[in-house]
Amino acid sequence: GSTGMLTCLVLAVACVARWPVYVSAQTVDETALLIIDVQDCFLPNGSLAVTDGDQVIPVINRIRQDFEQDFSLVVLSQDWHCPDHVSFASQHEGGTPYSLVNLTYNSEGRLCREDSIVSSDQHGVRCSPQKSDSDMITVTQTLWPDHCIKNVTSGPTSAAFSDSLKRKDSDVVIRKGFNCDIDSYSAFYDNGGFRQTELNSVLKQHNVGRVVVTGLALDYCVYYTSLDAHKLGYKVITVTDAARGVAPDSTSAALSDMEANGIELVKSESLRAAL
Ligand code: VGL
Ligand code: ZN
Repeated sequence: GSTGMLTCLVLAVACVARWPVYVSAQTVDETALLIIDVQDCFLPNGSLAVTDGDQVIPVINRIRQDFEQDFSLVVLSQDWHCPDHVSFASQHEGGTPYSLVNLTYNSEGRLCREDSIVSSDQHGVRCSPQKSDSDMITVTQTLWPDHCIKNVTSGPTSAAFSDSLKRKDSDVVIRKGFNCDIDSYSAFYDNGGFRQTELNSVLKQHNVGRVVVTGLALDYCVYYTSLDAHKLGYKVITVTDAARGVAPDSTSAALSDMEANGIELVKSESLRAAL
């Protein structure tokens, strides 16, 4: 009857009115620890060994222990490549590790394969030929030794997390670089900005507003993850002694650029004061 109708209307108005109040009352001030790519492939004896990469492990373990109360979430990213990933020098005719190639993608993120690429296109759909040149996006790709191959758990290309890294069942693992045709330095997006991982939504679900970034490599995945976190609106603290870079020049460039972008760089001994 009309009483029921009125009740419904009142409730609906109440819900609509209360909802924004409820949402804005939710906190977004949780802090997450991000541990980037602390995997065998980047550690001594790994195929893409970062100099002194293993020295980050005790620092990260200590941060976990000392700041357990401060982190409501711990996320580990994992570089997770196909055996014939496009970033591997082995997949490019005459390609040598650490040289650069240009890769072209159409607006949907499909790789437009060039003759220089040896690997067959069994994984990818060919770039649509109807797409006009203006839709194309060119990504400069550094060629790497084969590394971090998915499901490989021993040997130089192992994608496994280091046994020395302290982990918990509650840790969230975010895999990246699993698309065979595009690389992904950031743990948020691939290098063309075409697709996101689950990282941003996981952080949002946990009301995270601040991230502490650690791991490997400081000049690639730590750098791009820190920048993207900052662009997505997180407060970013990158712990410099909990990270190491592939090369000195790109590492100093990455540090300057992070600082210029408002990312806080701290040593682990000063992390308490920064939190
Ligand atoms: C990384 C190069 C290639 C990293 C991953 O984790 O920094 N670097 N793949
Ligand atoms: Zn990689």
